[in-house]
Amino acid sequence: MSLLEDLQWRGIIYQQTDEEGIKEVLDKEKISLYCGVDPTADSMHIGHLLPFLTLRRFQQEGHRPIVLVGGATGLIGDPSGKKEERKLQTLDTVNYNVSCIKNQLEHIFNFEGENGAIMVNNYDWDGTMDLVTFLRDYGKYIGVNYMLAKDTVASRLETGISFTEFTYTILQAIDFYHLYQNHNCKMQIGGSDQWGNITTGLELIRKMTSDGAKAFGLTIPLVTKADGTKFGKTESGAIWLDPAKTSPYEFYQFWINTADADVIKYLKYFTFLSREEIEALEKSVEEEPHLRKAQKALAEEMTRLIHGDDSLKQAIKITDALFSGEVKELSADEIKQGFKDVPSFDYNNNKEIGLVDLLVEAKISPSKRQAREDIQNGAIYINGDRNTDVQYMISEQDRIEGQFTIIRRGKKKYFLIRY
Ligand code: 629
Repeated sequence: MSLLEDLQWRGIIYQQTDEEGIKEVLDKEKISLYCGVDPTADSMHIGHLLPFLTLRRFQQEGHRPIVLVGGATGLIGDPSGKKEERKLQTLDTVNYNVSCIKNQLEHIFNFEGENGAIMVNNYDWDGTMDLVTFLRDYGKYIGVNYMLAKDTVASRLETGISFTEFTYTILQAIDFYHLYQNHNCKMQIGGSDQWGNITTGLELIRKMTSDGAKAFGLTIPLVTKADGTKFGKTESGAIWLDPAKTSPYEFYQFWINTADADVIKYLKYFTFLSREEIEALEKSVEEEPHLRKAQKALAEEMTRLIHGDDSLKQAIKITDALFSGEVKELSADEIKQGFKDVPSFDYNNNKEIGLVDLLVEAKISPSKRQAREDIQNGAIYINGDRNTDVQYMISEQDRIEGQFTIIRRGKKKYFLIRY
């Protein structure tokens, strides 16, 4: 199966500027192609992943990925898909975000070898260009009528759009032209919201080169969920790639909670599993959905890809411990990840405390009477072990790494005591 056939099978292709032309060029040569991201935050989230993972599929087939971080465009703000004008970020924030995002991208691509990835920052050319050059050398080629017709701009004419954001598409076009000239970059890929910016780039390349320039654009569908809610968001917000914002355990949990109706699509989009492997998992979803083999495979592949093998093992360990109740073997770090959303109580005291008193103070049981009853009924577990002693004193030895005691009431209700 050719790369394009594979992408087609995975459902990764949304629009192509010249389907025949793209097929022809990919059949006969290895190309350089790029995808960009703006440093709007200090981390990417899973909504950014698909275009970059697609770039990686190209790299696996011998093409060279160029990864662009928008140190300049991030200072302007892409109006694509945005209903409102953005707030400008400071130079310091953007610079900091650039370094964070570069670091993340460095982990997704291989920068070595014949078709090693290249990382660029458009601040290096856009950021140093003087106004007269911008207007004379580039602005002259892009008609205002052409720009007004773009979805991004047209949809904002009612609510308003600043000249700053209006101009954004020209900057991205200059990037494409710059990479075309300096790196022989023949294609830009991006999410479907980037179609307008990508085609402006092609327009600029066509007008500025006389050599019958052939460059292409390809967009990737918006990731959707069968139930109509937004992909990549949970109650606690976005799913970030930065483990300090979304722990590898939460990341793993996000994927493992994928609905049956979505899981095969996501395996195709996001993982590098083969067609045979994915088709086997598809069968499993149909015939034995309760085993959740496809979800497990998705969660494993994604967590390994973004956080590495050790973090994956940890995420599985935490998941298993929470499921079985065997939480004793968890490290303090694992407890932090696994019990982030669990009610907690800070016990800032070095003294021992009676279990009954603790249950009441930490609001685990509503009254002393209820607390005693809970203990006698065998509903209370300390660090995974049932404790039926109403006289029990919680002491140093009940603290995991001196930091936590995990209390469980009943089958599933966890509480965390922090010291
Ligand atoms: C200069 C800047 C370029 C090429 C691209 C860019 C960034 C682009 C953009 N992209 C989105 C972002 O940064 O704004 N103008 O958040 C985001 N992208 C990934 C996908 C996207 C897109 O990074 O393309 O569609 C989300 O899936 O919104 O020369």
